[in-house]
Amino acid sequence: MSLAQFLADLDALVERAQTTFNSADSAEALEAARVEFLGAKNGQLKSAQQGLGKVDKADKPTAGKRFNEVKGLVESAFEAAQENLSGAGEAASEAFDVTLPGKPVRIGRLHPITQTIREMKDIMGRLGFTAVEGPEIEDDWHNFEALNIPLSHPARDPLDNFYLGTANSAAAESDSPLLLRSQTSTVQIRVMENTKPPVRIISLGRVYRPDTADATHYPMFLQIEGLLVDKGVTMADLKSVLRLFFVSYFGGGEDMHVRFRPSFFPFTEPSVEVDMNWTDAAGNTGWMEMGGAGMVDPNVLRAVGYDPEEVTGFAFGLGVERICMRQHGITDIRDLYQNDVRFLSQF
Ligand code: FA5
Repeated sequence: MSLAQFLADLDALVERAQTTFNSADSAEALEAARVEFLGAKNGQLKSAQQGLGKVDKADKPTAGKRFNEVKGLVESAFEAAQENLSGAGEAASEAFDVTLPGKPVRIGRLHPITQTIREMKDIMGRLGFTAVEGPEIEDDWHNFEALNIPLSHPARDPLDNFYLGTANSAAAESDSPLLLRSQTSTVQIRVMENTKPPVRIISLGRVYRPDTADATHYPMFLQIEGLLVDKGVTMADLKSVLRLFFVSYFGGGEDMHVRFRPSFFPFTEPSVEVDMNWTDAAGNTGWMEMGGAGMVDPNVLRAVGYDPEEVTGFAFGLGVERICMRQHGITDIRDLYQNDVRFLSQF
């Protein structure tokens, strides 16, 4: 084949390729055009390359150079057509109907328990109580001993606590086992050990008990602990603070009733159980225990190095879930822990 013929064929090929690529109006048409010109097996470019072998040896360098140029031109014509086509696609998808209603955005919200915790901290903060935290894994001293709960006390029963096993069974049976704290009263001890009176704190956190889950019990729940130690603190202060807390939290309407019922805790003397009126799932009304409270036992004050002749104090521990439940009319504590968005989105 003469050089002139070869070069003329190449020029014609470029023109055909450009026209074909430019007129492809869909991805499928463009792909067909690509196979026709750039296809590795039977593409027109491939055939032209084979024609190169028939050109005179002396003309091969010129013919080869031009072939490479043409190959580049065809490839860029394809790429340009491809870009045009996808640009047109974008433009088409951008042209949407602005008058259509938008997709609703689901806005998250705080879990009702989190809302309760924040509200409690807020109310008690205004009453001058500082929020502090304590560890959820506790030792025998803070969970029992310093709280005046002696070794023989049934509250230490393994059936009532989550003791932590250790690899060393001798350590597990030792006098100082570790456990998931069963009450936030542990924080009273931790604070008093490190602070001189006056003390005015609350502590909110998780506690653990092997209780069977029912409508008002859960094996993991939250307590809010309050502690005030100062000169001349009396039971009247305890009752006033708790009443003020309940009135602030629940709004103190006529339907709100609080009852202080004599009780016993090893770490308070005298002790009370704090009840509120309650309506259960069946619509029955009655009393529900919200927490325990009392005057800090002199033995506890002595255990942390305070002088019970000089200072007195009150403490309380309330169930956070029950307060949240009463506020919202929730009748089953398990609803709070099932993470069902249909339930949670109501609060
Ligand atoms: C205590 O835990 C005492 N530490 C409270 C206290 C603090 C007394 C300071 C005196 C001074 P009690 O075991 O009664 O007390 O628990 C307190 C509250 O926690 C209960 O009234 C209840 O509201 C809540 N509660 C107890 N067990 C569960 C449970 N399994 N699930 C949900 N809430 C619970």
